[in-house]
Amino acid sequence: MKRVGIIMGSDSDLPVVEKAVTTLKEYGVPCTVHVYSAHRTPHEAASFAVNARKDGYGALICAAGMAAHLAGAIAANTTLPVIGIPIRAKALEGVDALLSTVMMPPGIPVATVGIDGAQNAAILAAEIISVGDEALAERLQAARDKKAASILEKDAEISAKYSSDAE
Ligand code: RP5
Repeated sequence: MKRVGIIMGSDSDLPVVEKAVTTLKEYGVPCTVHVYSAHRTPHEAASFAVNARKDGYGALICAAGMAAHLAGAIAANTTLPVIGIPIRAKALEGVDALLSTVMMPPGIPVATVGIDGAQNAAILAAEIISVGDEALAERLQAARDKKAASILEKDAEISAKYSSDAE
């Protein structure tokens, strides 16, 4: 199976990024985890991206906050799918990172999830890998079915408790 590369701009992003790691583990998708910054270690970030396809990666997840250029800088150096996680920082609550990550110029896409959306980033990466892996596709479907069943259980509970007929 192809693996997923997870890159964060700083180790201060790790508390959010950990959810992506655990989610990929739950689905049995192998990943490697790195700290490379578009601004502070630009050469290492670029080198990772340039080599990623031949190194066996099928998708890359990039998490960064503030002027979050990491996902874009990685996408500039590979045609692998790149998923960006905008990280919430204090001053602008993550809107800075969201706009920096999502507003890519035509030709260099970054699939951007919500602010701090590490779980969705991992699920999207697993879905990309699942294109060539039927067993993984089945695990993804099973997880969705389980979630749907739990919501329908809640519906039954809440509906029974609060609904009433017209008098
Ligand atoms: C970004 O700047 C990082 O991704 C992080 O979210 C933010 C702050 O970095 P630190 O000052 O905590 O290292 O590049």
